[in-house]
Amino acid sequence: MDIKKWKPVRTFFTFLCLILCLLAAGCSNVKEPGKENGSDASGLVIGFSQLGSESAWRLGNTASMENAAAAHGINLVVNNGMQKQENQITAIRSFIAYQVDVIVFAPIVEDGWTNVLQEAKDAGIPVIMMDRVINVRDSDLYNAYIGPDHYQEGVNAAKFLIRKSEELQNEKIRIAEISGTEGSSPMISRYKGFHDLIDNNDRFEVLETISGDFLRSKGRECMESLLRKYPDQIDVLYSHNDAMTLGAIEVMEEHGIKPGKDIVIISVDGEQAAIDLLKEGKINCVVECSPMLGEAVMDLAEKIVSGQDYPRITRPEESVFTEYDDLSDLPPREY
Ligand code: GYE
Repeated sequence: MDIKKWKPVRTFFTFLCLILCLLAAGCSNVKEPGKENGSDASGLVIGFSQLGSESAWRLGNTASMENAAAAHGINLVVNNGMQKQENQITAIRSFIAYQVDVIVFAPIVEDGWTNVLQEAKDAGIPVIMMDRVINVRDSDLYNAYIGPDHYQEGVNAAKFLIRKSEELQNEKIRIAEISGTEGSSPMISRYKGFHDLIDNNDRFEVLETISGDFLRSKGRECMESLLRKYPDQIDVLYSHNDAMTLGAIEVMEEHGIKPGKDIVIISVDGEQAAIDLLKEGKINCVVECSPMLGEAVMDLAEKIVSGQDYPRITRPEESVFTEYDDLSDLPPREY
């Protein structure tokens, strides 16, 4: 058979097998290419291992991937890891078995990826790491990374606190920190970026750092526990994501505490609900972390597959929204 004719046939069968197999394995959102936006199918098959659906940020990120894939005519096979690394590893192995063109994954934690990435490399399948980063000695185990600078987000949170502290009268400023998933890169880097700026200043005291796993329900539990342990002592809450912040604010209000006034609140992500609370004065600062990475991922995948040069690291543009800014012109958020 003519090789040019064979390629689309092979792509079709690969995609068909992948759909059947991944549907059996619990994958969802298998989209037929070229059916949306009237786009032409590029025939590219991308296996996407998403880590879960724990926050509005994550849902926005999945939607951004799906929309961009549809616009590019790319077959995107999404597997939801449901917050478990072993599910992500299983999904990546099935993507390798079915020889997708590119694997994209958002690693839930930093460690434990070396073997499965070596398998992808041995199979000659390019890997794009998205959102979070991993900790492997051999950085050749992935081709490129697209995602925000989580260390800088921690620095941005601390910079706001330093500015805000100038108008606070307290001799000591006591901080409660609700952190993200243990062992995840945004948790580690948002912690480090923040602490690198404030730990050498005696005026700041972090009472406790407690993990809320990036979940609203756990943000509630953490705030309950913090208020029990440190009644009337918390001046500032630094929360590693908006979902946990929203849970913590509910608890404060149930205790008659005025969020944003009695306790200064610094959050990360920038989802619509948090921006609304910032405008209401219940949050003082929201450090933006953009989940809208889909378009950049699809561009990169096409470049890698067609043998063009591509950047090793791509960062989205991000900003910081604070109570000092005029937010009246801020367009509605997409997440
Ligand atoms: O901040 C949080 C999500 O990895 C940067 O994960 C992402 C984080 C984001 O659950 O809301």
